[in-house]
Amino acid sequence: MTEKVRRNSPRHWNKHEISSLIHIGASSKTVFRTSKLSNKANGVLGDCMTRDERRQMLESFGRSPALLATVLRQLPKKMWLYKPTPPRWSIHEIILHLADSEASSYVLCRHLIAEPDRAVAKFDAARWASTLGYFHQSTREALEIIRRLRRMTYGLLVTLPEPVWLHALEHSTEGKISLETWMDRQERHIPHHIEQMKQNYEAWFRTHPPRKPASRSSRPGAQSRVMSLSAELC
Ligand code: NI
Repeated sequence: MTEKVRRNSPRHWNKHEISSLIHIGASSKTVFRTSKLSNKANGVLGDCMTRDERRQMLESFGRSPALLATVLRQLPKKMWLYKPTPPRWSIHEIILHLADSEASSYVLCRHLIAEPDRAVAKFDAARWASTLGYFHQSTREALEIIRRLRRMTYGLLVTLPEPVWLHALEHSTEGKISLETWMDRQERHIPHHIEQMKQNYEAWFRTHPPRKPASRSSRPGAQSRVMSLSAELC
């Protein structure tokens, strides 16, 4: 989601739900999944998923950083700062956003478990992105934050007793959010931004087609060497 769109959107997560719905039926079942909770009129729930459904969602939640790493290995680093249009985030900015979101989410999850009776503040993704100097921050460190915090949260969630999944708290912009609702949204967050990264790559590739070789070579191995160099750039 672009900064411009985010500024016009008072409900960041709901925009993600909309985006997720737009992409139903695309190629990746893992990346494009509708919310099991999206048919609910309000966000206060906790008994909508079966234990199996919740377990599957939790496993997918835990796998997302590995999925992100796999995709990033296929996207050349030289285009990570590329923006298809000025308001849209680059891959570099998306990674920093994911780290900030993960840190915010890490705290929110713990609030839901330990202090569900206490209101929590809004995480304004657009304002964080525009004021925290993402350009100067390390994507390597950000990816490590995402990986470690997600693993910690996953480890916490798999041990939760059943009644805790009914916890809900008051969010400053979302209203009441249950732990189950929170996980449903978080599970789709990284896949949503992976799709955004792929779109950036496709736009970059259209405007930066690979250079044609000076002459055709019939030497054996020439093609595979090009492939190898391409892989090194990823
Ligand atoms: Ni986001």
